Amino acid sequence: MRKKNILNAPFVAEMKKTAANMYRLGWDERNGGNISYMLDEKAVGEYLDLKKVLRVIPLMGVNAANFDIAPLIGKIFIVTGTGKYFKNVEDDPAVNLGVVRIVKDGVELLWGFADGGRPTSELPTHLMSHMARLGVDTLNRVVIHSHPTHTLAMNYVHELDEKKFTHTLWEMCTECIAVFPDGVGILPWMLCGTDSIGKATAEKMKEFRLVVWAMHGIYGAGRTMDEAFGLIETVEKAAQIYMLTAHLPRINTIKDEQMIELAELFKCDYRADFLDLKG
Ligand code: 2HA
Ligand code: ZN
Repeated sequence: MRKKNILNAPFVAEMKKTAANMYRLGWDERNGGNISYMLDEKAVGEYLDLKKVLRVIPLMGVNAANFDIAPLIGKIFIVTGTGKYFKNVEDDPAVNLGVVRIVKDGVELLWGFADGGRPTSELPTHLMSHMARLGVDTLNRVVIHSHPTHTLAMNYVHELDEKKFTHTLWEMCTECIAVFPDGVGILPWMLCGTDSIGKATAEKMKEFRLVVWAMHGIYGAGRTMDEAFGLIETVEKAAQIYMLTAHLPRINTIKDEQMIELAELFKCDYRADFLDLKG
């Protein structure tokens, strides 16, 4: 059967739109940030001959063979490329994106990276995060890494304690507790692009859909692009309000009882242990 044009595929459109939004929001300067999106093999098969492998690419990252990829073998992802700019994804998806299938020691390129490019250097972290999230939620599909401005700024002036950091974010917008009731995990500053940060991120991902990399950025995971993007967007909004107000006298705040009321109304399974800062 004749294949459809992949440039018209909904999953390519989602990648283009998300990268463009993130760039315009100022979260992904230069080559900052990366996205991976696990695709349905049948959907990809409408656009690509799945038997046609363009190149085999070893996993990027330091000591990248040092983790067990077995649960993802055969899975297909669309990913952003290493050194590629989010700014350019929309105009040239075939160079800046790739569709890859996971094999034992790397990935098979099925489409994209047309200039000889490779997947993001954070691919090991993304894959380990996918495995961790799939262990919690079999419907998880998307992992996004980004450098949102106010979230990063907040890293420099707020204690990097998961309970205190989450609580502050929950205080900044009424609906924060309903959007990320599971809170925000935090890793200390670590060298990026390595298996160590990948393993540490994945450990956090068993508990949180959001993981802050101190003084670097944030990871968000979800069932859809909207969910992963919306989580990061909501943290960033809350962090912006924090940064606009942290140096001013605080006259009003959202109280724990009010957060509980909202979480109960929306029937959210929230981290009750992240409330009550005095306790
Ligand atoms: O790929 O954001 O953490 C660029 C990055 C690395
Ligand atoms: Zn980064």
